[in-house]
Amino acid sequence: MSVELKRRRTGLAYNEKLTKHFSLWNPDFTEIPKRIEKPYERCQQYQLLERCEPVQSRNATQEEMELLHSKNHIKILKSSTTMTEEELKELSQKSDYIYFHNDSYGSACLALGTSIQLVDDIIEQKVRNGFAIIRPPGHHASRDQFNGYCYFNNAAVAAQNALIKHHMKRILIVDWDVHHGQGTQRFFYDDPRVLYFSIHRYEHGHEWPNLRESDYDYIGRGEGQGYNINVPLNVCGCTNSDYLFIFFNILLPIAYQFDPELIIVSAGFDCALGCPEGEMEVTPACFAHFINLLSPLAGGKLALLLEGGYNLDSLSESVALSVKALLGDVCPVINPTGKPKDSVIESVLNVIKVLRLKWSCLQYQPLLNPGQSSIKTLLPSVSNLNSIFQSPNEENYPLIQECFDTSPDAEEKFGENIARLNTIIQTMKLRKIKYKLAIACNDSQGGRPKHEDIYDKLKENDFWDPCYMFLGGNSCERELTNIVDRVFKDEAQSAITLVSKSGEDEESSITDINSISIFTIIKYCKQQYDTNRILIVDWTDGSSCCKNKERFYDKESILYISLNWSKDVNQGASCSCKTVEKNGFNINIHWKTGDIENGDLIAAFYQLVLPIAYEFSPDLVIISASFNQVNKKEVEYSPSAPCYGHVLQLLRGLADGRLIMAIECDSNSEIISECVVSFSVIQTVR
Ligand code: X5A
Ligand code: ZN
Repeated sequence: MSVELKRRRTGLAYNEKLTKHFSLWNPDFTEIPKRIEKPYERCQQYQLLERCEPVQSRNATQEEMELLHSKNHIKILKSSTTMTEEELKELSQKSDYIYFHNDSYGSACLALGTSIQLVDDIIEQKVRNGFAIIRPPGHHASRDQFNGYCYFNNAAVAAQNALIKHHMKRILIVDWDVHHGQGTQRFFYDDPRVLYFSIHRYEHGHEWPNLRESDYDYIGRGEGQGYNINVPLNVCGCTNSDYLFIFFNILLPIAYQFDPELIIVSAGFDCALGCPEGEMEVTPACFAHFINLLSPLAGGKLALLLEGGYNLDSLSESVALSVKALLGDVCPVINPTGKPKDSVIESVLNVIKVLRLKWSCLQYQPLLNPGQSSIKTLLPSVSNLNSIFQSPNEENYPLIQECFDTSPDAEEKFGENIARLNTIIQTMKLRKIKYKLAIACNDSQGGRPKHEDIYDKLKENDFWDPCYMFLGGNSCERELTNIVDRVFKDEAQSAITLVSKSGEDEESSITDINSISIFTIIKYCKQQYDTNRILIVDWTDGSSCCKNKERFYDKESILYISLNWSKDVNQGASCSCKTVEKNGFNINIHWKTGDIENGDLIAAFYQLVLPIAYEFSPDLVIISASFNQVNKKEVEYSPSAPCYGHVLQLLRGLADGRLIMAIECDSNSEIISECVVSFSVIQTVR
């Protein structure tokens, strides 16, 4: 598990010339120039342009186009540059949902070159991550087919270029456009170097592009088997809860096991609330969460390429919030998640069923033998396997194709969604914060690791600017209340305090100083800031769960999750804390010292901590941490410091980023520093 220890900016690509291509004869065609103008404008309104590094937009070279497209395909597109309107109309009817315009080639070429440039800049570490606001989109285009508003496959060619030119070995393509990127799937179907992951509206084949190959059982072929993952959505109206459920149960486990060197997102926002083509209900803020969850992977090398998205308001808001997330801004709060739809659970179980042999991270559920029990309801059966790609058999398509459902039912639902979207956009509260991380500093107290060690490490890596160091005050309590103030007064997104063991306290019968600190923080938050729900994640060692149980047990406003080490796992089992108690507001996971690796810690997060935390939806997250297990000679395995950086980053999606970490002082300051610099929120430049 690695992290990129250098601060870099977020790249943003845009070029007005990309607006030249449009449908000459169908004013209702949804793929229009405003689709990039409006999101760019929204980024401007959020003052994101000045914070991003402009990425050079450029035309793709012939050689680049030929990486994945046939010479003939390129020739046809090029020839449309000089066609008459009649000729354009005729050519358009040869492809499904495609129009040609004299500027189609120019725009497609520029969109492709710009995508390649952004991905190149990320790989060459000129920028950390980035967004290309481009059109026409790409993921439906295959070697020889124009399809579904797409001409060249921007994401696929950029990935192929990364394989060839940069010798990348593992690239993850996440395609959250509401349509299946069959073009991308086909290019890498046999290739284990590119893992294609798509979530798309399928409706058992009734949604465009109506392909058998978009179902969950198309998992790749030969060497590439297991490296193509389709999550078909068989109902409309899928929400944040459904999408996050898919992230937690399939995408994140596999992404962590695959360990990509680069992530390309086919970022379509037609799954967003209010898009008439998708009829899904992902809210704009949720895309920031998707990005936050992916951002610790691949050393932060994350390239978003715009695909679909046909409601200009939800598209613009979603793009702007995505760019903010790439910049390391906190994720806007989303509603507490709930139970995913039965149909989505079924799809997820189907995906797990066909992939669990390949991906051991999916093997956390026991599999019963057929006939043994209700196995059929647990894992739905594979429908007829069909390994042949089905291509459209039409020869000609009507000149004017309807882009979306205009039935009265769809219209009504659409109206409701628009109303909800408008409320969301108008009432969105965005935390504007000067510093990313506050670090309390009060060296007058004895027994604490030297803050200087941490500052040095931060400075060494050029991470000092986004941090904010302050004098905590002359008592332990003062320091804690002070740090709460920094976070709630929006001076810093998150904060770290080093907790002294020698601090004198009234409740001296309790040796666990960290829980006393947490108690102080909680009391002050309730008193001063009226916090309703607090999540505590405790990974200090020893069985502090028993002590904390008494403190937090009865309070439903406090969700306490401990991931505690015990020297002897039996001690854990016999300690008075059962695994889950008091309506689930107290969750204890006992781990045996030396038995846990990075993968285990991460798995505990996506399987347990994150889903529960997103449902609980806290106003504040407190992390009680010690790093005594890391790099200890007697301990055979333990999560690494960067791994703790990852889980911190995952938690940062909660509570508007209000994260307070209290670190036990007897931890090695070297390791504390390493964890802090691994916290990727500080790794992008503001
Ligand atoms: C890129 C994209 C959608 C085509 C839909 C045709 N294409 N009904 O979203
Ligand atoms: Zn789409």
